[in-house]
Amino acid sequence: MLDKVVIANRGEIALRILRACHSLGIRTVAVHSTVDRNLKHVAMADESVCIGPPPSGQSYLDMPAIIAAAEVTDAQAIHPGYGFLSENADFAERVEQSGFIFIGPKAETIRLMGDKVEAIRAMKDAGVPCVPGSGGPLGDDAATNIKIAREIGYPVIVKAAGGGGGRGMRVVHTEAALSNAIATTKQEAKAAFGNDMVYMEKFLENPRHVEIQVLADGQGSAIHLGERDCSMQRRHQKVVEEAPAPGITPELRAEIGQVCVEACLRIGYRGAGTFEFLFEDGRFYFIEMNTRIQVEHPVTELVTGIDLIREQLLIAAGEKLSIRQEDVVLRGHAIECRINAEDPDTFMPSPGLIQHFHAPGGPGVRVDSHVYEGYRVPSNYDSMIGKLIVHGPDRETAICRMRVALSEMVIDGIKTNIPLQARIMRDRGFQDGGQNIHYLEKRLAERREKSLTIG
Ligand code: MV4
Repeated sequence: MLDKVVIANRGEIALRILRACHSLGIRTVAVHSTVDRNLKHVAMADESVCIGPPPSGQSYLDMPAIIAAAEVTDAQAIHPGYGFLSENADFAERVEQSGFIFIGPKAETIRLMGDKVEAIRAMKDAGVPCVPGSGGPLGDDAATNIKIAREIGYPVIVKAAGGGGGRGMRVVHTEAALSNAIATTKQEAKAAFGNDMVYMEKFLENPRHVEIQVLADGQGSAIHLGERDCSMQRRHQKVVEEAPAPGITPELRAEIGQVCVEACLRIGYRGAGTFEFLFEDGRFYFIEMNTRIQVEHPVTELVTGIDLIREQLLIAAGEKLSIRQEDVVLRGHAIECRINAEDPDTFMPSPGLIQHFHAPGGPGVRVDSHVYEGYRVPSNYDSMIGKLIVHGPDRETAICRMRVALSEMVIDGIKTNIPLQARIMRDRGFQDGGQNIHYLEKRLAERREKSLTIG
């Protein structure tokens, strides 16, 4: 087993990783910026190292500083969490070249999935259903691109190969708009990712975002842990996630899950991973693979009873998967509400001092948060300050538990999106389940309209 792990992250996920390490008897090293010395996991870690000033470029993204922290503390492995360096292939490579274990896939796998054109190619070859598209990068010949778009059928979407997560894409409705859209997306991609490669897909108008969680040991075994529905989002930021996804039958789940498992084995995947799909008219279309642990992993943990961070640590330690596919049984329903330090109406960040904090509780209620009374939310990082996750025997019960939990939760001194989450839990469309990726933004736009006409 590993004996000491550097946690190269902050906030709730750093605390989550620390708990998983301590449960396995692994000692922990917290690395933190100067403004983060009061983080809860820093106090709980066996050791801590200040790695730089508040801007993440000079701390949580400083590869030499993090690797040096592993060296001076004589740690064996580095857990990157999510965001920051978690999907940086160069970091994974440098960690391993320095003699440490990167808790995640091989650098080459991260690099493959970071190039969306190559990722789609690899998945298509492995039998994963993809969105009809160019099947490769677009060239400079306008006539050829027009032909590709005609074959796909409008509307199409032009995406940057170096993008992902909603960055660097443009929807095109007509042939007249195509060439400009490609040129503009290329320019933006060049500026944002240093890579102007773009590709084209059929634009799906009303899909849901459904993703499959996998675990693979890189030694010939892989399993899937079912799906999550992450369609409740605003500006590519997920707001509510749930598992299982409403309306996915056990047969459909087993089928797409098995496809993902076979793809993992084919590419030699190692660690926890997520296959992102658009789901429309009963069919799955692969768009991207995430090679990290994700924010919303707890809903999968609650319905499967599997501790995903523990599994990441065991895989990194070189153990074979101890869970077989037939051991994975979904029980009940789980919902996660992200809790952000932001204005619930304008979405403006609201950093500051937390004057009162009360966590909700009761059966099936989990709080993944690092905040406490007297903690100051810094303005330097993203506004998510925790996650409220509930589990129940069925979706209706889970929603009821979430309503009560949200009403119990007190975070005073800063604004939070708890009132927004409470409204979502009482929204008829949400209660119906199975809404598409545009639903929340439409409801928010309607609400703004109303407040303008009346107010
Ligand atoms: C799409 C799409 C429709 N058709 N691709 C946005 C984030 C990135 N991961 C992929 N995205 C999309 N790709 C095709 N062919 C619509 C989106 C999309 C979206 C996807 C998932 C969750 C929220 C979204 C919000 C807007 C657009």
